[in-house]
Amino acid sequence: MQSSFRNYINGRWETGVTTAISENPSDLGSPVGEYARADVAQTDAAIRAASQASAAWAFTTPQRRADVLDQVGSEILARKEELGDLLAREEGKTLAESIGEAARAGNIFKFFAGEALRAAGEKFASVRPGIEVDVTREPLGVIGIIAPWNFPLAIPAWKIAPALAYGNTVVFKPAELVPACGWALSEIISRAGLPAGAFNLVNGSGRQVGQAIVDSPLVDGISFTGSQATGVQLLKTAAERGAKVQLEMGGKNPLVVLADADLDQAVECAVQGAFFSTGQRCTASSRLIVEAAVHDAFVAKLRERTRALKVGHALGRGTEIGPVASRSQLEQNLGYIEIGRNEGAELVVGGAAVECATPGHYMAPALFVGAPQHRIAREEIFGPVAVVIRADDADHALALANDTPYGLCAGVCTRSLKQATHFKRHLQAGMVMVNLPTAGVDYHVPFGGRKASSHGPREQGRYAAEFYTTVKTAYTSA
Ligand code: TXE
Repeated sequence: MQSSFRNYINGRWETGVTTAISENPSDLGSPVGEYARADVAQTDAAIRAASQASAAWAFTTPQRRADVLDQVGSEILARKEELGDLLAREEGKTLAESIGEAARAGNIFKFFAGEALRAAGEKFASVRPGIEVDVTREPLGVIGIIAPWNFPLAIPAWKIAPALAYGNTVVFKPAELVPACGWALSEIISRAGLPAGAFNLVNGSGRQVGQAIVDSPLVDGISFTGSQATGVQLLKTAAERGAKVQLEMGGKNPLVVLADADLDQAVECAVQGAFFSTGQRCTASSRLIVEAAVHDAFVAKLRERTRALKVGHALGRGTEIGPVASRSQLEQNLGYIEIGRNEGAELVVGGAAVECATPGHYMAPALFVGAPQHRIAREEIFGPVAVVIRADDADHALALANDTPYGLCAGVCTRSLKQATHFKRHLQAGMVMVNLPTAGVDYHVPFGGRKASSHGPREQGRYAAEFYTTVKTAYTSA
């Protein structure tokens, strides 16, 4: 077990005030490591360091910023197998998914290396004679990054890379479950040529470390991904002091299957979207809304496909579904299985804890047939649990799809161009998929949702500049 996961504050590796063990959800007997937990004083020191480094980093050349980010991206890509192995052990997604996530993180840094060079402004003619108007983007300042555990490399990457690319400094707090991934990413960043204080890592609790970031008047912007309850609370606190906030808070994403869909393709979209990454994705397809004409055939095919999924150790050969990330998340998932049954939904397959060769948080993916008002069809479960809902026709399916407080991603399976176009236009979500799973997105285009799923500007792609920069309008008279 590695015992050197320290925090990185003002260019130095610091031991914490306490330590904690990072578990391996595939094998509770083989923990990943012991890591340092910071307290409020250490977090404040990291924030002060980021604030002091702010001017120096903001005025570096785009070339220097591009070089730093490119180096980080190159190293992540070169070490994607090793980082994937760490991610699989710490978070529990399969090795193939974990290596894919590491590669995604590397590509994100590479993308934003290019964006540092491409940052441009606009020139306007003034309405007054002899005056020129320039509109440029400047860094926001100090960015607090509060990350979740489900994508412990990719989500921090898509927050840290644009923050640094546009000239901000960073205080990064990983989720408590995944300190080793946060540390591994930070260790690579620490050797990439940033000035001391431009990037800081503080592992620790949300209540202490996270709250200190939210409360600090020196933090100009907060980018958060996590639960709705925490996000909304954070927003209120940050709003009081006028900090800029970007929130990604999950979803209850519908996948609509119309009567004319290629049923095998639709089943594959459902399996991937609902169960891969153990269902622990904010874009997971947890509501499968199926037109009556193909409902029973779809359920029969999906039941067999779900039953055949191989649950096991994240590093195991042939594993398709790794363990749930934590005991509390497993308990939450199993609690929802009971809720579904008690409310009268039919559990078609799965839904029980599973024993594997090593002790871990394993569960068989669960498929329900239920009704739109059931809690399992309305609340984010964040596990391998999906519910099929019958729709009378395409219009009914669209209405059901939009009948949710969330609006992150939505999908439709159809062979009709007319229906695909209609659903793309009318699905109330930030991202829409046609004949694709709702989960699984590109790294160079905007990511984010509507309604209760998100708040503030989009993440990723060049749209990320909206959050990580502030606009300056300059008037010049010759
Ligand atoms: O989230 P939290 P948790 C959902 C999912 C899951 C549930 C709970 O339904 O079951 O949330 O997960 C930090 N001030 N999603 O408990 O608590 C915390 O330390 C500042 C959806 O992990 O919201 C962590 O770094 N920060 C999701 C981060 O917030 C605070 C991804 C998220 O933790 C804080 C993850 C505070 N007061 C969970 N309290 C998605 N949208 O993809 C906690 N934190």
